[in-house]
Amino acid sequence: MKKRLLRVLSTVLAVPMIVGALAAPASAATKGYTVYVQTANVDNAGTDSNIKIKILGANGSLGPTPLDNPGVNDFEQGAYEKFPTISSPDLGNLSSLILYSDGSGSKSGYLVDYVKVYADGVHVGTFRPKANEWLGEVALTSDSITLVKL
Ligand SMILES: [Ca+2]
Ligand SMILES: [Ca+2]
Repeated sequence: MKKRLLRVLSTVLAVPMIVGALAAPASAATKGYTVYVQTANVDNAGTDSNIKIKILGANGSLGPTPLDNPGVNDFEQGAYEKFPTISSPDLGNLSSLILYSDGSGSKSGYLVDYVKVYADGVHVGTFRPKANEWLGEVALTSDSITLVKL
């Protein structure tokens, strides 16, 4: 009788433990990072180069991963664009971004004004180059610039 009660009790107690163990990996804080880019409204600021982004935070980094809206002429002068959300483990407090260019396309040089990042729809940082730094100005040559948090 006593043994049976213990068995029932241990089963009842084990269920929440198993549920907790199963739920733990899923709740290891995956976030959806959405990037918005404001291209400077300056002559030749736009580009047709392939642009990638790396997002750096206190708990890790994401990318480099392409910033691309399929079928859209991205990164044109003065444009403010939203890019497809990227799923990633929670990066923690964001510190900086790196933009990469392959220097492809005519007048490849690119001038970004600012980049805004949202995590699960919440604004988590606005980033700018330290100076008026152009990216990918040398044709077909890989280049990168760092953007710092405002
Ligand atoms: Ca250009
Ligand atoms: Ca373009």
